[in-house]
Amino acid sequence: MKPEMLLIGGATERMLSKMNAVFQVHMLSEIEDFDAWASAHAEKITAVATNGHDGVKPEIMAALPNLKIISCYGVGYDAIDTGVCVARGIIATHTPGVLNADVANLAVLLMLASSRCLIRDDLWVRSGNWAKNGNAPLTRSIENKKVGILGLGRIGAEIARKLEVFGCDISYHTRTQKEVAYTYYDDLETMASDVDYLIAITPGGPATHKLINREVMNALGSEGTLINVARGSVVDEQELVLALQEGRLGFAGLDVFEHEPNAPEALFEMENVVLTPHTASATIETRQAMGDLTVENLISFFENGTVISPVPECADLASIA
Ligand code: A2R
Repeated sequence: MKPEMLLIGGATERMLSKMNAVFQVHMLSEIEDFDAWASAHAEKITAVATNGHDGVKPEIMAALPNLKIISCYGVGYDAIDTGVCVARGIIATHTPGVLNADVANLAVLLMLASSRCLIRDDLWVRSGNWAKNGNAPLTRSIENKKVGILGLGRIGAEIARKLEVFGCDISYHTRTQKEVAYTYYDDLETMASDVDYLIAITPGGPATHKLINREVMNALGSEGTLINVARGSVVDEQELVLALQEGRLGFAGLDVFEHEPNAPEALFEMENVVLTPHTASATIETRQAMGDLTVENLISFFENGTVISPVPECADLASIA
């Protein structure tokens, strides 16, 4: 008898074929009447696979009395209530590490694209503006600029390392100082006032909710650039739109938004903004590695009771492979 699992959100063909080999997979997207499905199947569901965006809604968690493991396809797990997991002895896992390089690459890409006006200049050529009106206006260099990183964990450290190549002067803000050579700020607003670029790369959730507020954006200033590859919730989005409209903040490169898949329409008209649809880890290579780790956590748990990458809150519950 295969263990039964619920799949929330999509999965790649590769993930599905691995999951189907080991589990009887129920797909939430194919369930029309959840209550009817739950009365027939919920007791048998011991595993859930989900992603960072969908997480597990409280009503779904509550409907699965024998749930033992939630495997999240993504490093951010703020859409999973880990307090409930710990109280119920459910192990949650995620996919840290394997996406560091590509998320860092997108942060650098957004910095370069916003500073070098990539979107404007691409249009300059395509629209015939170049031939009609001559050279595009000058842009700004990222070489030797001051960069403040909010969150210096696995990904933040990778961003810093990559920016060293551009000669950037790197500082960071976290709750605890790290053993690194970069300048530490214990106050985010002070760091924002000292840098040209502020890059957000913390987890989402209550601890980081709207950390980048009006004051921080004002401190970054009319020549400053905000890059967000963390979560939309880390930035006060209404204040961000106002700050850009009023010129109190100069530029923004944004991969994440408060109400995905919707982004504020006011941003669509702005030439000083570069937008991507939460694709920082969305390369074929990285998504394959994330998918493999998501499935390996599930298989390992059912084969020998261990997992590879529990979320920190559940580490005490988990035997680690
Ligand atoms: O504060 P610390 O010392 O725990 O440092 C962590 C920092 N961080 C914060 N910094 C300032 N204020 C906070 N309230 C706060 N909460 C956390 O964020 C640490 O340096 C960093 C998180 O690093 P990791 O746990 O290694 O996460 P990773 O793999 O870098 O991914 C970060 C996030 C994901 O959670 C997704 O939301 C996104 O990147 O893709």
